[in-house]
Amino acid sequence: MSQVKTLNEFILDKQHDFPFASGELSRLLSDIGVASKIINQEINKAGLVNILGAAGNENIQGEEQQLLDVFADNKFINAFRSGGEVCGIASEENDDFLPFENESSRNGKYVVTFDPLDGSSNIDVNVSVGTIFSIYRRISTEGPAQLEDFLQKGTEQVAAGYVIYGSSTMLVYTTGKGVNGFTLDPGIGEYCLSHPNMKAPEDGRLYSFNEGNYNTFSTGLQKYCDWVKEEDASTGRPYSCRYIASMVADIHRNLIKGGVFCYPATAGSPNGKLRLLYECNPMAFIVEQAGGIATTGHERIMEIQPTELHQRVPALMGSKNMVGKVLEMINQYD
Ligand code: AHM
Ligand code: MG
Repeated sequence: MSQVKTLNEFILDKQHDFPFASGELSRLLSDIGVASKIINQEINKAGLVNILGAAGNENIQGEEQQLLDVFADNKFINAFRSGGEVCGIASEENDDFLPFENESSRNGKYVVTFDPLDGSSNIDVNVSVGTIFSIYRRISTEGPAQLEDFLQKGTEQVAAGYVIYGSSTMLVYTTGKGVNGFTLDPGIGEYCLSHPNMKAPEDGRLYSFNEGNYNTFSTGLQKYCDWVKEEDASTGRPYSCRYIASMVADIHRNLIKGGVFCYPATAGSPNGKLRLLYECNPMAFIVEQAGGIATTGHERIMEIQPTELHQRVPALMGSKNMVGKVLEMINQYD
């Protein structure tokens, strides 16, 4: 039988590569693993217990919050607040960032930005959802986190990752040295290394766009959507459309099979729908570390200087050559 490596063993091994590291990042990553297991259990029970349905509040984006969003948000906040490594967080579900005042955390080295439950409209219909997170080293020197700690470019991420609550639950993360994926073994309650050194295929045949918005896409994107449907043996077209409306699941699948994901600017959302700090930067870090490309269509996502916490940007990411083809169309027609 092959040797199983758990997430914690893997994190510890990696820490040994840096003998002078304090172990705080390792502890933080492992806290995220624990919180995600609690959320996973709750999601699995979603159809059974009276936790389904809207919480009756709207978040700052004007979207209805689901009870599980709130549950997941609280679990992560509590894990970060009590861990001692983090001096504050910003989450998609909260209007403002949350500085930690408690003695054990106020001087923590890191801040975390996260989307506790992305794609949560899928919960009611038993379709995959995800958690997305980014970790940054604080800029302020001491005390609870300040706004400047969160408004950092994606290139400053120390680590990022996602959890996908799907037909199995996986945690995938990077610290800038490649991407590794761990599958939760429900029998032993541990994440086990299942996808070491994940690499996105350079080509693929899957495109993930919400084509219902076709009429409001730019000409370049419309041309791409037309191009993928043409018959051509040399490029394997027509391509297949795969769109779950759960960014984590769409990008995770494309990373494994090869594909391109896009949430562009539309008439209704002139900057796109997805948030730079909670969704685009962390997923961009993963995609780039797996060998793919992550861009707005005009600039590299991770080089954008954020100006506000809930900033949205258009997102185009995935297999290198497929993103390259979309960019070619954008450059030619837009
Ligand atoms: P959420 O953060 O409110 O859950 O929304 C984000 C999700 C993404 O996971 C997904 O890519 C996108 O919304 C789908 O949006 P649409 O239904 O407009 O295609
Ligand atoms: Mg989201």
